[in-house]
Amino acid sequence: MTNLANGVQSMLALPSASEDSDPQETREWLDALEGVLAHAGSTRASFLLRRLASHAAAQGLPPPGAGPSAYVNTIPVQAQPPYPGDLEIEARLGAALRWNALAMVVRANRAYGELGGHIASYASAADLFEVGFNHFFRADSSAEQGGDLVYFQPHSAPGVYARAYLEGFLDETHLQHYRREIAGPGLCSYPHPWLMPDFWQFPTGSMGIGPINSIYQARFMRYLQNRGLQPASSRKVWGFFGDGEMDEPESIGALSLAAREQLDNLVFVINCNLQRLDGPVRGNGRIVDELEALFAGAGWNVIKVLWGSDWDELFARDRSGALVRAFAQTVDGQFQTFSANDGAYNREHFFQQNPELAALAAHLSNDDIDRLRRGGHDLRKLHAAYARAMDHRGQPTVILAKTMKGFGMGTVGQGRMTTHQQKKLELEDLKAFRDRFQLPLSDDDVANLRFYKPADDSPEMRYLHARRAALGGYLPRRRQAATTALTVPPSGQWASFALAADGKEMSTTMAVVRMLGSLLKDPALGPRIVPVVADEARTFGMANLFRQVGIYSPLGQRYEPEDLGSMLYYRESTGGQILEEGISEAGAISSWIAAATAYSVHDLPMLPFYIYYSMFGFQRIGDLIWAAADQRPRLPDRRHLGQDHARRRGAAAPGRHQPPGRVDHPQLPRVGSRLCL
Ligand SMILES: Cc1ncc(C[n+]2csc(CCOP(=O)(O)OP(=O)(O)O)c2C)c(N)n1
Ligand SMILES: [Mg+2]
Repeated sequence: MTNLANGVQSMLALPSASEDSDPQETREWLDALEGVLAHAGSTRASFLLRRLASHAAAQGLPPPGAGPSAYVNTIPVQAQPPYPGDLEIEARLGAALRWNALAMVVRANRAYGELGGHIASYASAADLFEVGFNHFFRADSSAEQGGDLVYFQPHSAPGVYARAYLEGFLDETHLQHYRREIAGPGLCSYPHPWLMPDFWQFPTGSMGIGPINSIYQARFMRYLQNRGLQPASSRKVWGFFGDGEMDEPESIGALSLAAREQLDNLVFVINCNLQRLDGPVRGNGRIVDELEALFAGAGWNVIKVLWGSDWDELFARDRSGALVRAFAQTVDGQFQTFSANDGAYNREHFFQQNPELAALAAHLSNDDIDRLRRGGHDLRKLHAAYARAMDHRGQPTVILAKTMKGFGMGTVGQGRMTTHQQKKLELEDLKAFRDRFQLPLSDDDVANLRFYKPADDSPEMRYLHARRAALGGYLPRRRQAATTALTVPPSGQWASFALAADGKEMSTTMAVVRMLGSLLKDPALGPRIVPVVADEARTFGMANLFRQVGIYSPLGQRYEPEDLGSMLYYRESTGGQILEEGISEAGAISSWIAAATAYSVHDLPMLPFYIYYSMFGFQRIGDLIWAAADQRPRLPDRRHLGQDHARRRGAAAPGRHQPPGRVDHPQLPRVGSRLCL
């Protein structure tokens, strides 16, 4: 199969040879595209294809690619860039991270049987995270204005702690107190900025909140740039989410906004391990196909990473497309059974289903078959996908990475229905894990679940630090206070109507709107105000703000509004200040969260007001309000800045995470830890 045929097959449903009435003409088109790819690159080629598709649609042709594309990698092997890292060292580091994450959870559950925690999810996500940590996630000091923002899959937190342990930010005591953070220096189960305010930036524990919040975060980043409050930059928002998590309405409710606003600063990586908590995400279907259709339909750039490099040679020899046809007939429940079984089983039940497939695998031993990896466990394939996502312009990108839940956990975990809840491993299972990942641990180390950290001067540790240094530092890290403060003007300036009553009655809504209008005029605070509405501005008498401060639209206003001559005309503008979210209360509160935490995320205090119709809004957004509180929203004025400095002075030196004590905060209700199972 040629480079191009491979690529085209992965973009569209595989056309059969019998459909091709003029192979020579087909060849010319393909050659032309190959020429563009070779000389102008994939962005130009992708533009031409989209241009061609829209031209075809204008001629009345049906859209190409209806239905899922072939179940293969989007990026053909010939288009993969060389891997810029040391694969062997990264494998050894990955093994250490996997072990420490596992040891953390198993230790905790040996001591306290019902403590919980998760092993299998990070086992599937480890390589997805590590390619990012070693090659893509830029930390604060490396980017022009702040670093990349990463929303981590919540129950993969042990792996992020394991990395912070190797990096020296956490020590063994922290790891020993995983899920026991209240009494001492412990670690919370999920990313939680309230409980670990110097570490986690985004609370993603409740499924669906990460996806919607990350979209609005990327959008808010653009809003700040378009309004001139931050310089344009190449910062990215990365979101790592589960395939089961994509069932939440919040996960998918804002996909079209991301495409509409051309958020090419946003990359989703969906951990398609095909399982959720109780069982397969789509036992009788294929979640990758479904997500591909969903994201592509919403206007995203979709990159599938399904098969690892070991498969390349099989695809290259498969002239008749037998593999692609077999995949098309295999549903996820069956893929799960394949991953839970060994090479002999896979030979018998997958490769021996027809002579063509049997011949393809004839030279492979059962161990070779056992080692055939899914793409989400292949650093080279992931790197190629991330690099392409970084370069893509005009659309957000989703990477659908096929992984195995409980990867490497052997017969007790890998691909098992019960793997999500697996938190206790027997000695033999632990030894098998050590052997599988070639960890330099003695039987005694394994029996006692000792954490493993290579020596400081080992090639592994030097590599780990060098990679992070090249990317500007370590993450996640959370800024607790902005370096600049905003002064709130005296109340007489914006609420004189309340202080000196003029005898007229006023509804609370009118008072709020009048107050907002005055605050917006304050030269210092005004530009930092973010009015957020979910299609109810007129209801609340706020239409005058349309003209006063404008409605944000990255596209400006490409039409002449019908009411142009009026005082209150509907003014959309690139520099507009109002976030008019349409009828999406969940979207509106997500914008509010992004703005209210900008003091930490962007070192830029902002003051958002989300004005909504409680009768319709509240039920939808209760969980997001909780997440907002977990993320410590506020407007730091001089008073808070002082508090933060004082708190910082008392904080431990860098490299020693201290669990937060109870901090009195005048603006926030106290919230406890979310109970997540
Ligand atoms: C709103 C919400 N409901 C339920 C849960 C409990 N929960 C935690 S992980 C999980 C399964 C997640 O499956 P998936 O997204 O596929 O991630 P995986 O562990 O397979 O990588 C569930 C149901 C939750 N955290 N949030
Ligand atoms: Mg899953």
